[in-house]
Amino acid sequence: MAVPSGSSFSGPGPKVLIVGSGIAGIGAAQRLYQHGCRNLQILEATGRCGGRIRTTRFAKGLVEIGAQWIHGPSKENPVFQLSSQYDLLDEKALSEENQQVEVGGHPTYPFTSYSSSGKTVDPELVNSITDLYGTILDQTRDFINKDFDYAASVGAYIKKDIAHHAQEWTGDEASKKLKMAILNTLLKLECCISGTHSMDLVGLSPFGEYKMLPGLDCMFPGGYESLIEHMLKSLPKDIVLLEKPVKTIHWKGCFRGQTPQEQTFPVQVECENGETFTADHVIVTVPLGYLKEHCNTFLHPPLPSNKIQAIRKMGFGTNNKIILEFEKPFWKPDCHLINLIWEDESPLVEVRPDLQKDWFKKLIGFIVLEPPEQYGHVLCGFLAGNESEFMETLTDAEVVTSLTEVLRRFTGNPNIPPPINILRTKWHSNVYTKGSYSYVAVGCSGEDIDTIAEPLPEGTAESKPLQVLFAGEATHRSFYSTTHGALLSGWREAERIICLQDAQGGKAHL
Ligand code: 6YU
Repeated sequence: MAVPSGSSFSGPGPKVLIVGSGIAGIGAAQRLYQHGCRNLQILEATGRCGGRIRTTRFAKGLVEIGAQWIHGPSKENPVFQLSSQYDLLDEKALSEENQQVEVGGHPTYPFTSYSSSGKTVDPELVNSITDLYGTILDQTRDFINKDFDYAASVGAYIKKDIAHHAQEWTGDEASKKLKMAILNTLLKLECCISGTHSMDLVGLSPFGEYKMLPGLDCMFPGGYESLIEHMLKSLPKDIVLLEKPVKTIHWKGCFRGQTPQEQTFPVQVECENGETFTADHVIVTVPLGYLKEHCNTFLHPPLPSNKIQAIRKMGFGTNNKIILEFEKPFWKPDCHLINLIWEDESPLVEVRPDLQKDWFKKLIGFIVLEPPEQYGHVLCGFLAGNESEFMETLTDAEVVTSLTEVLRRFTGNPNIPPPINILRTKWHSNVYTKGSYSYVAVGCSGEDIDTIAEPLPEGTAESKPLQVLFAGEATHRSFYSTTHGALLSGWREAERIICLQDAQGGKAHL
């Protein structure tokens, strides 16, 4: 959403600059403002607020370009809490019953599964294989307090266990093959959930640190961005300066303020257009994908080497959506999810995909956006990894042609007309995001997340502490990759500044 430009930098107390106007940045600003901080400004690179929370009109209704659901909408989830306060959720989402549902991060919807030979796959078979997969996946979360193995991956563990279970399978070769193909689709889904190319890239030992909250995932009837709009309403209109991409944060300095009366400041933020802003504290909330690309130059003096290493090691992958509108539905009214099962695929057989030829094989299928009266006849597909990044380079027409062929082939109906409208997300090409969200990669631990989150200068000996602070989803050890993790991280860094001010002489300073 667009916000008029101007400057709200005024008043006594420490000057705080926030880089990035996603939910972490706006959350930090809200917390500081509520605490009396009036010397506050957010610098946003793009022409809108919200970052990876972005809603747009499509077909008959609203669709989400970024975050889709509140994961675990229940009391402990601050996004749920805030959205309830703002009255943004429907009755079902708010009900006690909904808040108590335990889905372990994998909500299930009534589905239809199609195979690549154009047949409907028996839902009982899909359910039994999904249960088996769920049991294996649960075990991957049990490694937190065991001997830390930096080389082990979630993917390797799952595959080993699948091979073990497969030995006990009875039945003919064709049915065993189909079970493997279903498991492969479930692994592709896991790649979308974790935002990674392959589960072989996701570290096993830290995997269980990600915390799942109770509650059946819910959406925002007025779009996820309605939350951002409400948060911004509680702040001065001119708090966000749009189209101010920050190039370098100069810290450990002694910079003159904009007016002769002003004291000197330890930090100066330099934008890409040469404009500068001085501050006592800067909260950086840029995505990990952006930090990875700019970690050598984003700070001057440069980031300490342990932080650079942690930024490089942590995973940040791509999960994109392909949203299609059809004139008429070809799916049944009780179908909420369409699974695509490629019969010749197996998690135990490694293939190097030919991206040009096979990119669409990574698509897990489509969720049906409902009800049709609200959305029109709209399907939303998910696609992660290298194939997803390749898809971003194609034209709409190329994607429509490939997906129409896929749908005709899988449903066995050669007459399905092409979609009348398409909308694709391109998170990897977005220069201020460079992907979708973070994961703890092989070779990383939760400590790397804490290292990224640690403020600068390190330690407490400096006379001017908390010059550069770090928030954003990738800095939350147990809720990384989510909107609630991002919001909590923004609050955490705002609290750090508030505590420092309180320690230095009370609230009057803010
Ligand atoms: C969730 C969900 N969800 C789908 C897709 C995506 C994400 N997420 P921001 O990027 O928002 O803000 C930073 C700002 O900084 C931004 O505005 C930039 O323009 C700006 N900036 C950058 N560089 C700058 C510079 N130099 N100068 C100035 N400004 C600069 N989360 O809760 N539910 O359904 C989904 C989904 C396609 C892309 C999601 C979901 C992730 C969230 O969107 C994301 O975490 C937050 O919005 C980030 O906010 P922020 O403020 O930190 O950054 C076991 C286990 C596995 C763990 N994974 C579990 C799965 C959870 C993820 N779920 C994903 C599913 C979907 C569909």
